[in-house]
Amino acid sequence: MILYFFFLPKIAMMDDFYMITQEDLEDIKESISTQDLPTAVNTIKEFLEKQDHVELNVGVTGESGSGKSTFVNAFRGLGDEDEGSAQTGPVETTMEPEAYFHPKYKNVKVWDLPGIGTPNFKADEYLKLVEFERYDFFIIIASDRFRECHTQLAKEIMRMGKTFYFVRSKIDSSIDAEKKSKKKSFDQKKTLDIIREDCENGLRKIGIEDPIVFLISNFELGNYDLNLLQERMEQELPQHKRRVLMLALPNITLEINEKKKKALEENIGKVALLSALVASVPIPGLSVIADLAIVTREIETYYSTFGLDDPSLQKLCERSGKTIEEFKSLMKSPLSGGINPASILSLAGAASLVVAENTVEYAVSLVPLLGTLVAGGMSYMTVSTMLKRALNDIAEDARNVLMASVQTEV
Ligand SMILES: Nc1nc2c(ncn2[C@@H]2O[C@H](COP(=O)(O)OP(=O)(O)O)[C@@H](O)[C@H]2O)c(=O)[nH]1
Ligand SMILES: [Mg+2]
Repeated sequence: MILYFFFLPKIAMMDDFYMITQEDLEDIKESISTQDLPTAVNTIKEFLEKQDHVELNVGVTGESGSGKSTFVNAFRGLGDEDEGSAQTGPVETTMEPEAYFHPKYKNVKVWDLPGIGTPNFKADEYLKLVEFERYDFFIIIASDRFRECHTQLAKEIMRMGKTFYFVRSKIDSSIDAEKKSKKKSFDQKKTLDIIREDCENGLRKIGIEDPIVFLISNFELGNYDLNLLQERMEQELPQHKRRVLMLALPNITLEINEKKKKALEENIGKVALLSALVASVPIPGLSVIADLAIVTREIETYYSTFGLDDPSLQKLCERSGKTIEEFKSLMKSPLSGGINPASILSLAGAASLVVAENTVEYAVSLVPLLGTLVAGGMSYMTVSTMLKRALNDIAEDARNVLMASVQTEV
């Protein structure tokens, strides 16, 4: 036991230790001093799993035909034809709230709510019907002007202590129409400003002082205000929900790419600590297998979160008209050829070099690779350096793929 006490302060000197909250640390210390090692390992595993279970419920509402179902799909990174997508089209199909799971994060649910604005529409009854308590926030969509029913609903949502965001959808068609009618004097920025002001004025008229309207096209997600909406949602969510949101959003802008990277980075400290503790279990060989499993799982999460897994790339091909080979040629990470012990250990080769530059830490993680394979698991530093390197490479690959996917052929 004394050995493990030794171990913690050493880790505490390392850079990314602050990723583990003080509270987590106390719990981990407690479990190490009062429990046996396998139980302590479980405690850390539970921390990692607990955050995977944080739920996020988004309610998407608006008039029939405004683009709710299309938005529900887009939010989950799906096209309307994809498996598991909400049905869209000219006829309203949603009569009661329907939950759509995020394909990669099952704890994220986007709810397609019934249409508002029917002749007898009453916001309070509507919110009761859709069980408003369940949602972390609402998105109110209008495809034209904002009307009385939108603001009535907004007021009632506020009264219930919940948050909402106004979205004006179908901006692509508004722009197209304006282009056709104005021809030479068409000015995109001016057109957008006019639409925005019109919506904001509508909202002001009925008592919303500082309205913000996000202009969006469900068909051109990288354009217009989607990015601002994402930023706003992130800022206003409680801390523990931000991470799930950032991971779940489709990787459609460079800003999102960067935020996904940050959200993933926050886990590295815990994952490495977990693997270091596993390494202290005195069963030679076992811990390396455990480490590889831990690191593999984490790296697979990176690929899936950035949308670089094969099914996601396939979808991106369909949308961008590029081929999988074109995208793969942009992916430089040694892991892109396959996540296997050899490619993972190639990250560790670099890790031991990095570590060697710092003699104190080198002493902690001595005997990398071959020696470790026999003696026990990989050290905290090795695993954390490996994961950081993998994450940097994969985020960079994702950035390049993203930029290529929005380039249109001339
Ligand atoms: N041009 C354009 N059409 C859209 C957009 N969003 C949805 N639509 C179309 O509008 C119609 C109604 O969309 P849907 O999502 O079914 O609306 P809902 O009734 O509110 O669920 C469908 O034909 C969609 O393809 C958009 O941003 N731009
Ligand atoms: Mg619908």
